[in-house]
Amino acid sequence: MAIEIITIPDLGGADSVEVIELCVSVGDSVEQEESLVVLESDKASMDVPSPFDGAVVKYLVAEGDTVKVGDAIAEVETAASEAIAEKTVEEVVEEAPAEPVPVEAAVEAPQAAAVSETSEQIALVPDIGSDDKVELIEISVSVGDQVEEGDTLVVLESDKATMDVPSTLTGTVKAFIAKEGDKLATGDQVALIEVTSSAQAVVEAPAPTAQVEPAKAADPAPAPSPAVTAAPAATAAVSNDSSDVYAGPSVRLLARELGVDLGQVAGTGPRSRIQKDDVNNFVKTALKSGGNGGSASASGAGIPQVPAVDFSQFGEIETVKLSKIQKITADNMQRNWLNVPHVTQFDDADITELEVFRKSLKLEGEKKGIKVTPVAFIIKAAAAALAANPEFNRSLAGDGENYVQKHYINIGMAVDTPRGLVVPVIKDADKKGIWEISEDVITMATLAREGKLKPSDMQGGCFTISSLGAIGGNGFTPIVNSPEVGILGVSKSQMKPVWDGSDFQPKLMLPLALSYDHRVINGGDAGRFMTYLVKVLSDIRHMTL
Ligand code: CAO
Repeated sequence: MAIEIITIPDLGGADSVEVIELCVSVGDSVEQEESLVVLESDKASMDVPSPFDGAVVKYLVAEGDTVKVGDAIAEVETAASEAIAEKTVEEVVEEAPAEPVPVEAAVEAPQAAAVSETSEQIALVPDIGSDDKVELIEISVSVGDQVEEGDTLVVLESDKATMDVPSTLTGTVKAFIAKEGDKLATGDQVALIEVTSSAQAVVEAPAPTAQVEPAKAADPAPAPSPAVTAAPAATAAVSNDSSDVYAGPSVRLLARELGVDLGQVAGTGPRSRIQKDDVNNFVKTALKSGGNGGSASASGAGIPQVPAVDFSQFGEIETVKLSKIQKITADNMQRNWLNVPHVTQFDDADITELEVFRKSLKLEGEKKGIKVTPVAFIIKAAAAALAANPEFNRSLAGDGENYVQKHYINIGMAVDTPRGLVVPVIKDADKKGIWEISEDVITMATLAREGKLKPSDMQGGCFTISSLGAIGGNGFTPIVNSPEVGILGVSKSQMKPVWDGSDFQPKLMLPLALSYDHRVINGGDAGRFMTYLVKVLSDIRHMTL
């Protein structure tokens, strides 16, 4: 008794065909010439008969699989196998039924790494240091390929590690007995190799070699062999060094052929393993963007792209074109987020008195046709804080050697419009009073919402205010509008009990978040700026000083 591997015979020119039927149940006996599987190409269907009497031990394909010449179909146990095992593949082919298509190979494959008397040998899973089965996640060469000793045949993966199974033989891969997704243990059959020269008589592969991966898992669970490294953590790690990424040999080969740095590619496979499709998609994106990053919203400016998801599989969707402003905003946000080392500092300003004063202006404002909101006071206070803390009124010079100190104070104001976010600039805010600033706020916000701002209305800002006060929230971390170096996020004011030394007093507190470019601004500078700003807002008489 022995196990024979039945492979896909010559398909008469068809490259690959679909398995449409498994004809015998596992465990059932099969007679010579009885069909094992039925294959179907786009032109015809064909039966693959068993070349001998026996019993089906295991199917190595499933209905719906696409197979090609040489792929292993089934393991069949046969009493007659001893005789067959002594034959070469060619002899078996010659003796197989003429029509339908003959089965190509049936070679004895004893578990103990047997060598047939022909030149075909079976590569087995080497000692993986545990009794557990591990998954075959990648077949690294194709049937018909020449392999040399040391070339990786397949890649196995356990919960903790991946391992390449190298060939100990030099020859031609005639068939893969195992397929992707199979769970294999030490000694299981991997591939049938027609040996042209062999360094050793025994076909068992050596201990697997380690798959180089980006990071050792936190859990140092025993690896299958000392040479095997731990699998990466679940999140994708992106490395600039291609030798330090989680990818199989065939993916590495493809990347080498295409000149792709695997360190730049995000893996979408299990535990972020890089797949061939990831490499191909990376190249497609690079080509679309001219190879230099292109639109940040599309390419990620050189960082790995978030994999595309077909959301329609989860429910009804519609795809809506981004407005021009939304695209520009996406690019700017990503540029600033990637370029600027951000720090955000928080504080609350007591604006109880400011609000009393602001409300007292209501009647006069109605007469003037100007509504004064807290934003006008915040712009004025920010202008005063910039004057007192000129570090915030700088920009890094493009040469990286200098900074530019500005001696004018223009404050940008983020405006939420149906077409997207725009930032008109209130010029010379330090020189204007609350009425004038309020008028500017209304004019700019109206022009912005009507899409009538001129480019010059949005240029020359020194510092930006992003107010979500009318909308709500306790706080948020705004992104610096580079080359400016600071931005103030304003949230909704709330009455809060504030301790005055002997009692809690109800105070209207305004939450502020100051994000700054830490290349230009130190924490101390930011602390002073924020303290000054809070002081001015808490006591607006300081604005006049
Ligand atoms: N706390 C509590 N209430 C506030 C407030 C605050 N911090 N700021 C404004 N309000 C109130 C005002 O008192 C006013 O209420 P009343 O009408 O009762 O007096 C109302 O909110 C006015 O809101 P507004 O939005 O019309 O006017 P504004 O001057 O406060 O703001 C503007 C103008 C253009 C800044 C604002 O309309 C806007 O577009 N904000 C969104 C900015 C944005 O999108 N930032 C995010 C950018 S990053 O993604």
